[in-house]
Amino acid sequence: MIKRIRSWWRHKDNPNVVEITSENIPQHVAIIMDGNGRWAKRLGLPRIVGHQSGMKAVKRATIAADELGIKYLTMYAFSTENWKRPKDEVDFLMRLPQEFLAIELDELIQKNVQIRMMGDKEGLPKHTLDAMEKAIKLTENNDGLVLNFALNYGGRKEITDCMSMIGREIEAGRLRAEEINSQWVEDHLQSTGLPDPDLLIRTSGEMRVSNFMLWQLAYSELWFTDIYWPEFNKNHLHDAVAEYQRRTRRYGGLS
Ligand code: V07
Repeated sequence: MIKRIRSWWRHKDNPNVVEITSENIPQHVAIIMDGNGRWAKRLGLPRIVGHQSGMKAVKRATIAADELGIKYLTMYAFSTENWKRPKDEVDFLMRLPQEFLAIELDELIQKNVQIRMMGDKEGLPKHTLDAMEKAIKLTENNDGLVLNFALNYGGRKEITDCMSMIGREIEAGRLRAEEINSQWVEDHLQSTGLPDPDLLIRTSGEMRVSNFMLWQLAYSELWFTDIYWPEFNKNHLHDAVAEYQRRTRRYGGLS
């Protein structure tokens, strides 16, 4: 039985109604939330205002994803490269997790959302980590949408750490080279327990993966939009999912 979800309220830029079937909803959607600083600059505002507005878009995307029946939503909030930004901006960004959680955690709990994190905990300020760990703990038994934040995350670092674990296991005599396969690698990545993303969304016109989930994106559909992240709303997610449903996924094979 195909149930059609019609996205009937459309943004002025894109008045077309899109149809989405509930049969082929991507299970895992990952998002590179780009363009917060550029959005602010265009309006003559400081970059941090862009980050603040970007945080509101995180909420909108989470609700919209949950309504569509998406099971896993991964948001790239802070990369291992973002430490190169001015200290004031980094300090501001590191306050956003607790600010977001102070505003949204109650509602997320009500909606049965499970919060997770991917990335290196070492290096994060204690106040950031404490807020996140509290939210992770409070929601660990929820079985609704998994909202996974990539914070202080880098794809090459994740793979390198995995290789280093392999080396240590072998040195300790607990692992033999023949036992290393893609399953072993998956079990030792930071995304362990999550399926690979079916769909990657990147906003703001850049068409790059930028060190995000390098292993996990091997077969994902990629969807790019010129809009800046703070402008992202439900209709953009519907457009991305509708496009995803139009593509045939072949995993390198035929049919
Ligand atoms: C951040 C807002 C979204 C655009 C991208 C950069 C700025 C939400 C979080 C967050 C993280 C963990 C958590 C709850 C919320 C966040 C950072 C930046 C560092 F448990 N938005 N957001 N974290 N931005």
